[in-house]
Amino acid sequence: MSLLSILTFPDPRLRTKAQPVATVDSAIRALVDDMLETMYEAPGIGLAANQVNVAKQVIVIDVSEARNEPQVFINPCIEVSGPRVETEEGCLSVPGFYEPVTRRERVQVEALDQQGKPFQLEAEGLLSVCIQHECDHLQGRLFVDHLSNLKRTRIRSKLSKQHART
Ligand code: QAP
Ligand code: CO
Repeated sequence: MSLLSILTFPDPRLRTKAQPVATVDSAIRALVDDMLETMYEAPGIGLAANQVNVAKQVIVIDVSEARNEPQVFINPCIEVSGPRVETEEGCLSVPGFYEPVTRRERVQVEALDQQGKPFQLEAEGLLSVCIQHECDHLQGRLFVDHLSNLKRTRIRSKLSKQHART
């Protein structure tokens, strides 16, 4: 297991679209383990492979209080439904910024687990928001894309300046 470094907005590599995983082999399982370790260490509740510069459709999530319920989604397909709900979102690739984002309340997911076995899941609440946020990453989209141009520009300039200093 090893910690991976997380790309920070506005790194253009965060805009790369992730490709489907052809086979869930030992290399993919090792990637999942590294992503889980990286997410727990951060600490975060969700991480997409694009954020660690791997353009593959792999997501890890843990929204449990005790941080002991890892969920893995490989090649996820989602369908959203229900009313629109607003949640304060953050992102490991946009450190220090939290803003309300409007999404749909429910999500139905089809994906492969860490063993390559297909499964389905229906979610609402924080898990639903997190799945939608992470699936955005796989498409090269970030939560800041849901904000006003003014807010996004301010966040970009603050993070660019921080990056120039470090
Ligand atoms: C996505 O985000 C998410 O700014 C996961 O300084 C977040 O794990 C979905 C984090 C909220 C729904 C609601 C952010 C850690 C972690 C920061 C995260 C930071 C340190 C973000
Ligand atoms: Co994120």
